[in-house]
Amino acid sequence: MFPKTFLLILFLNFVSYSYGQKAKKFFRKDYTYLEEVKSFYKIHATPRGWSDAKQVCALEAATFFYPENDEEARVVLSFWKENKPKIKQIWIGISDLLVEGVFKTVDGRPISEVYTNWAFSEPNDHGRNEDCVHLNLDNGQINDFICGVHNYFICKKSLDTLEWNFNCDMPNLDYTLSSDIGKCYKLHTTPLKWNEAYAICELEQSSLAVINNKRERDFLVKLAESTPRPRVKTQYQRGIYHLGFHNKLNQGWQTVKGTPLNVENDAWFDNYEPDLPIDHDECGSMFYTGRLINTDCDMKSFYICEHQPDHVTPASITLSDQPYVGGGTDVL
Ligand code: MFU
Ligand code: CA
Ligand code: CA
Repeated sequence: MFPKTFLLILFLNFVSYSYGQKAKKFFRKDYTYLEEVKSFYKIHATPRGWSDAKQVCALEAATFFYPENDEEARVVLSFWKENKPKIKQIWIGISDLLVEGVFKTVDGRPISEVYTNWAFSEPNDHGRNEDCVHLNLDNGQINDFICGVHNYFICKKSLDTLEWNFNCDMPNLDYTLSSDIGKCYKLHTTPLKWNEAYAICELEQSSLAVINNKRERDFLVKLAESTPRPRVKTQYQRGIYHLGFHNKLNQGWQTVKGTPLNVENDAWFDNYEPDLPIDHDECGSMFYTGRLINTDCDMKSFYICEHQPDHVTPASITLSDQPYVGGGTDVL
């Protein structure tokens, strides 16, 4: 009996929080809510290939925009013209990448269910090389085109599908709050170069995690332990996680927040290995034991993003915190 009641309370909590968030009509600072179509939109003014555009929207906890119908096409086209009047076309989230000739939305719906305002004699798979759909912003017509071409695009979140990670005060549900530390974390298991990881965290309204004290280090070690580390001889799989510090500017080691990191004196960085060729290893990572290491910026590795929830006062740095004085024994 008790567990059921408990689950029900949890469920009601979740529903009411989601409901509360919907009433607020807030998704992310960088999205604009359009009441006519009850959805949030963001114009991406960095041109990208179609697949990258799709990934960017997913990381923003949104979807790659395509018009649901004529009404939405009209509203979004005029929103675009108010903001970026000079751009003539954008990618939309429709392609026949999976099966030639069968156009589907990024969420798997047939194009016939949504918006089919093809330009005259389109789609034509010109040069047998056109699998992605762009929208002509002047006339609202669509055309299949070469996926690799870089175009602007829009990401969308409908109010209907708005969910809320109330612990972390963000829409991304895969971030976990450490109430002890007062920050939310996500460990990414698609290995990336440090720069790429940095950019991905940014899209998730986060940044590469920074260890300020022993508690944070212990938490990240536990987080690393909870993810599989296959025994294959590539570096990332041997338990290296990119974190938010670097010496990329050759101004000494610093955190991504711009605070300095004193290699000699800072207790929590005392395991830094000075013998590694510093010119090429200017990115900061953590070994799975919690030891901080410098790594080759081009090495693909797991990485950890952190997000500071707005409503949580950072509890992480208190006087009782012991400085981190060592990372244990490492066996590579
Ligand atoms: C049309 C379009 C193609 C491309 C080409 C230049 O094909 O269908 O997508 O824009 O013109 C003849
Ligand atoms: Ca095609
Ligand atoms: Ca075409």
